Amino acid sequence: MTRSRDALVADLPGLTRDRHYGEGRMGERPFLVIDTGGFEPVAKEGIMHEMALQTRQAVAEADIVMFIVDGRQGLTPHDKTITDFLRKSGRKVMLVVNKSEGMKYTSVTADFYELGMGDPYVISAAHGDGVLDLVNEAIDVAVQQRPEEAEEFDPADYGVKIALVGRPNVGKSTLINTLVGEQRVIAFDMPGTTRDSIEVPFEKGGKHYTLIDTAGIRRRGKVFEAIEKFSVVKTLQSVSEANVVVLMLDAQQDISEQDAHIAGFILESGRALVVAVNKWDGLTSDQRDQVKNDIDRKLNFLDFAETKFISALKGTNINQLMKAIDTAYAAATAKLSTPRLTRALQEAIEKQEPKRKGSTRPKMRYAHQGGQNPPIIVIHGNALDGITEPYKRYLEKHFRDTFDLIGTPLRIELKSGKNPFAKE
Ligand SMILES: Nc1nc2c(ncn2[C@@H]2O[C@H](COP(=O)(O)OP(=O)(O)OP(=O)(O)O)[C@@H](O)[C@H]2O)c(=O)[nH]1
Ligand SMILES: [Mg+2]
Repeated sequence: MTRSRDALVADLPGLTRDRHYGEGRMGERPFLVIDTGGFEPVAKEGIMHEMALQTRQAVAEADIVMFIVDGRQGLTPHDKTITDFLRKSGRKVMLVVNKSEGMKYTSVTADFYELGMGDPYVISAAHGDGVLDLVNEAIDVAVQQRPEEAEEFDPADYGVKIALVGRPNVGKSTLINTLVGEQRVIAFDMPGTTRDSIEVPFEKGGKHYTLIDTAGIRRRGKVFEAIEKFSVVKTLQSVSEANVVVLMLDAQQDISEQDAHIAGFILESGRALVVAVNKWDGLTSDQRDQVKNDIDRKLNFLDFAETKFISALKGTNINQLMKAIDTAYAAATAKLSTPRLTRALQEAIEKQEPKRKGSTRPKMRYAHQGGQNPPIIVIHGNALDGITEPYKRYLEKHFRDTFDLIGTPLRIELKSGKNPFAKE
């Protein structure tokens, strides 16, 4: 329906858990479709209960509910339970028989008339058969119910993309829920609760953001791992698509090598970064000091980023966290003009010249900005292959201080022109 591969798909019952919104368009008409987890309306506790709450919320919001049944499996008692729930919901329901490729309409639908939901629609979601008709029909019905023109989606409204990333169970989903003020995603005391990246629009102080909840990851040996192995791909993808990444740590657990690996990955991605140390509630001041020391020691390579100590559960320090995100985004997208960069470069050289390499001294002439998020500073000159790594780091620090670039990695590229006097 969305012509995308946005939602995670695998042959594993119970994979989807949260509400996952996708955008589609039929001709001129945009629509939203909400994917939900397998529904057990009667679940009373545990993760199935949480999933059912998410589905109920989606049904409550929707103009049309598509009740998908499995044409290969045929009618199940479970389908009847769901039918009872949907009937009580008062929503307009379309009964949709899926996995019908290669089957006759009459044979694949026969079972399902018993549900008393009228003529079923027949599709094959994997092959795309019947999907166009289904969406057309749904939109017609929705328009009759709500004739006013749907609001246009404006991509500019999505604002800054913020991915929340960290080990399983550190409180990423809880933070999303606290920020938006509702149980938007499932937060649960069990590592591996979130499985797919979920984008959640968020507005604060007149500014637009898109929060991205991700599946918790850890690293085993050389590869990243999530509890469900396919989830990790979505998390890593979310990091590279974000403007700012919030690395979440759990103050009530040791800062581990896993955290450092995730941090390293974020650093390489070039995204802006804020560190959120969560579960700060309920720690003694001794414990807090110890956590701070631990972070200084194990994550010292993140010293360009701000660290905020928060409680996602209680909402403590959340405003400061959002401020740090704004700062990091501003730094990552700062516009650095060639004159200002070149002046800063000259200052750096005056304070400390690069060393000679052999008989030549690298000669840096000017600098310009080669990109944003992360900022790339391209330095032009001659014999720049003589610039050492420590000197490059010195330059980086000088630019960072001059332009107040907090919360973003910075890349320095060296471009040597041809030296007309060099012997071939
Ligand atoms: N004490 C305390 N507990 C918290 C805090 N934030 C989250 N928790 C608890 O930590 C548990 C895990 O929270 P989630 O938000 O589901 O964690 P997650 O990072 O999304 O986990 P995955 O989806 O498995 O990666 C829940 O029991 C939360 O109530 C906090 O600030 N303080
Ligand atoms: Mg989660």
